[in-house]
Amino acid sequence: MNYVSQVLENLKNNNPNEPEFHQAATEILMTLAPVMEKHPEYEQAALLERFVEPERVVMFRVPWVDDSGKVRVNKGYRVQFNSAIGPYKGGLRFHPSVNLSIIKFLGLEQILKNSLTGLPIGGGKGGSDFNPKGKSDREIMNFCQSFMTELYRHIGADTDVPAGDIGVGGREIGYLFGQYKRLRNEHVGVLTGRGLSYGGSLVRTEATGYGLVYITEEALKARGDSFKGKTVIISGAGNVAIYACEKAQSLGAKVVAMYDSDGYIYEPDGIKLEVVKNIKEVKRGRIKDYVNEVKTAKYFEGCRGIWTIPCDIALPCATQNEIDAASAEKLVKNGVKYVAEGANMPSTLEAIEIFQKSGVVFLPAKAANAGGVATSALEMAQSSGRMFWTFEEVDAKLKNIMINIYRNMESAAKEYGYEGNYVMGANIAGFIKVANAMMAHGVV
Ligand code: NDP
Ligand code: 2IT
Repeated sequence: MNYVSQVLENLKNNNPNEPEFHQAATEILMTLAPVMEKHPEYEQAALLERFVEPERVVMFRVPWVDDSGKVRVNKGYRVQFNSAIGPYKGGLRFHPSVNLSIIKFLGLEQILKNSLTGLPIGGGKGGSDFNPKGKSDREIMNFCQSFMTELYRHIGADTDVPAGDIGVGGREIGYLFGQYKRLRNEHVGVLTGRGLSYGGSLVRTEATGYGLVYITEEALKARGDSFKGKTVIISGAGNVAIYACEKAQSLGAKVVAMYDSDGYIYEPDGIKLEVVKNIKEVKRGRIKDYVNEVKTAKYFEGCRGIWTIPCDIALPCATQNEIDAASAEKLVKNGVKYVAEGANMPSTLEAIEIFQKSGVVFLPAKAANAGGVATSALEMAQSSGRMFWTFEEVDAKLKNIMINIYRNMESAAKEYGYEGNYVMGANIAGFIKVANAMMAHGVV
C-alpha cells in the first residue's frame, strides 16, 4: 500500500464515526500521491501523519440561560489544526448539526485554503451545536458570552483568530468580541468580521461571495467567456449566497434560484436581490416569504429540487454534501458548464467525479471560497497596522488574490500532469507551502 493510502486508512481507523472528516481527508490525500513520489523526504518525516492530526482540540461546555429562565447546555469546539504558516485562522459555526467530525473536516480544508490565499494564516475551525434559529437577541448574546468565557483563554490576535461561518455573522461576532475585550482588557484583532466601528474591514461582509464570482469570472475569461447572459443557480440564502448573487448580477448574469433549509424559490426572470436581503438580513425570515412579494416567483418545499433547474453555472453556497451524485448527474444532463463551490465541501466525492468526467469546469471550495478568509487576513493587517483601507482598495486586493489562486492551482495541476483538474491543483499548491514550513520547523 502506498504512503497516502496507508495514512488515510490509519486516519479512518483512529478517528471512527467521523464521516465528514474522512471525506475531506480522502479528497485531499488522494491528490497528494504525486507530491509524495517527488518528495520521499516527506514520508521519512511523517509529514502527512502530522498534517492530518490537529495540533490541539478544545471541547467545552457552554451553559446559558434562555428567556424563560431555563438553563441550557451546548457543546463548544475549537480545533487548532495547523499553525505552520501563521496563527490558526478560521470561522465559528453555530448549527445543530455541528460535531467534532464536521469541525475537523472544516479545519483540515481551512489549512490548504488559507495557504492558497498567499497570506500568513494557519488553519483552524470551531463552533457549537447551538441553534440560533428562533432565538431572541438576548439569548444569542447570553450564548455568545458564555461561549467566549471559555474560548478566550485559547485564542489571541497572534495565536488563533476566529471569524464567522454558518449561523455566525456580524451580530454574533459583536457579542463575542465584546466579551473577549471585557475578559482580556484588550482591544485587538482577535476576531475578524468585526463591525466597521470597532476594527472591521470594508468588503469582509461581501468577500466570500464576491471572491467566488471573481475566481469563476477568471475561469470563464480563460475560456473566452463571461458571466454576461448566463443562467446561474445559487443554493443558500445567507452571507455567501447573497453576495455571490449581487456580484454575478452586476456582471450580467441571471440568477434564477436560491434556497434556505426549508425550500427554494424559482424566478425565471431573475431574482430580486433586495427582496432577499430584506427577508434574510433585516427580518431574519424564511425564503418562502419571497413569493408574497414577487408574484412571478414560485416556491418549492425541500432543497434538492433546485439542482433540477437548467443552468450554465451552479454556485452551491449553503452547506456540505448538498450536491450528491444524482443532483450532479441532473446538472450535467441539463448542460451545466461551471460549478464553483461557495460552501465548504458542498459536493460529495461522487458528485465531483461526475463533474470532472463530464468536462464541467469544477472550482473546489478551498480555492473558490477563499475570498472570505483572505479578506479576514486583510482585516488582521489593517488591525495590526492601525489602518483603514477604502472599499476600492480592499476589493482590488481581494480580486487580485482570487486571480492568483486561479493561476496557482492552474499551474500546479499542469506541473503534475493534471491540467484542468483544479482539485489536484488547489490541493497540491496549498499543501506545498505548508509542507515546506513544517519541514523547516523540524519535528514539531
Ligand atoms: P449563513 O448562516 O449566512 O447562511 C447559510 C445558508 O445555508 C442559509 O440560507 C441556510 O439556511 C443554508 N443552510 C445551512 N445549512 C443547511 C442545510 N443543512 N441544508 C440546507 N440549507 C442549509 O452562512 P454562510 O453564508 O456564511 O455560509 C455558507 C457556506 O459557506 C458554509 O458552507 C460555510 O462554511 C461557507 N463559507 C463561509 C464563509 C464566510 O465568510 N461566511 C467563507 C467560506 C466558506 P437556513 O437559514 O434555513 O439554515
Ligand atoms: O470557511 C471559511 O473560510 C470561513 N468561514 C471564513 C473564515 C475566516 O476566518 O474568515
